[in-house]
Amino acid sequence: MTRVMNVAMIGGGFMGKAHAMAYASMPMFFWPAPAIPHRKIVVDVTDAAAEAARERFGFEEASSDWRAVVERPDIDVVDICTPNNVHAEIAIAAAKAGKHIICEKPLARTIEEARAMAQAVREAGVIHMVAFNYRRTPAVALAKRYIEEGRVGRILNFRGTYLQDWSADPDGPLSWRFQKRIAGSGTTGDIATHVVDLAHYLVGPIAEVNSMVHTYVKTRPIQQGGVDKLGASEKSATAERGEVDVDDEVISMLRFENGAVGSLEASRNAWGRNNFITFEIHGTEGSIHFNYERRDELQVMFRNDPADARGFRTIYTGPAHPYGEGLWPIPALGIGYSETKIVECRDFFAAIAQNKLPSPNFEDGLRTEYVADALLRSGETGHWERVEGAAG
Ligand code: SOE
Repeated sequence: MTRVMNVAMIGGGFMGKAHAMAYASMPMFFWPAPAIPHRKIVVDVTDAAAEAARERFGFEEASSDWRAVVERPDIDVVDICTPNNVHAEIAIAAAKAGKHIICEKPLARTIEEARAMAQAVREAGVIHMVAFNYRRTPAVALAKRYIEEGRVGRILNFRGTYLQDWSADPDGPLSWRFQKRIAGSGTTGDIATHVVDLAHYLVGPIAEVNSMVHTYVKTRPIQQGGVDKLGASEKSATAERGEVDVDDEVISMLRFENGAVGSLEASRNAWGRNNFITFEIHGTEGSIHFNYERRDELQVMFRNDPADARGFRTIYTGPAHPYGEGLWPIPALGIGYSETKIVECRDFFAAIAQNKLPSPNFEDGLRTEYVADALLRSGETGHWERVEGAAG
């Protein structure tokens, strides 16, 4: 019999929706499943919000007291889907209570918090994961497979972007994502870290960065109501405005420990770009290009392709590719955000079943925080900055 594991999900917003869907559907895709995640209890800031999330996301119970919930002996997994300011506190309490933990990205607001979280899970011996889901897009995992098989040769260059436009409107509200005390940083922590995670996954550790960091919109209308609706929030040109103390854009050159070079660009103010996560990798034997807005596809060109067929060609991911055994039976039927979360959920529960740390875990999340910190430092000094702990 497949083991049933009780999940306590803290946070019933956008990420709660994505995780709840993954809990419900993971065993439908990946069977036999490593475990059946049981939606035991959902926590939100008020009893009413928690009850609404319970009803909507199919949990058995609701609560507004995460401290009591993480202590409960019947909880196996704590899932942190809150804004960044409470990640550390919840994760450390959950680790002390011996729970396995999946935490939304970025791991924390600061490297100090991330270090404390990594130490807590290490000492507790629990399984932990950071939800950088995009590396679980089949086309991205296929890129990784090609790299590991040596099909692109030695990597020379990585060019990564994450561009969105939901914060380009200066009258979009001052949600928690624009407040350092809650978010830690702006675009850097929120989305540049996704690119860093992909770079670490595909190329290896980043050693040094040289960046420019900009805040284009310095004040925003104070948010009415507690819910962050990203670009869909109501705009107001007349409401009282508050200060934005985080970054809107980061652009950086990168040096990797293995000698590869590269660049990263991330912005939430790029009109016309929605979830424009891209990378292009040039190696001594070929090139790979990925664009999340066309996520069923991987563009490849290998040096030994026939001379009369030179140029990028498109692979459509399907059963022959990573995660193909569980996803859809025909290439290009369509991979979505949910599928990345379902795969993430499968890999997390498989790690628990095998008692083997998955990746990215909190140590990987901490390394990403070191890069984020270096990006922000370099934005201030205008110089190359080393990533803490980097070799080479
Ligand atoms: C907003 O930029 C956001 O919701 C990020 O926080 C997520 O990590 C990303 O996947 C989608 O956009």
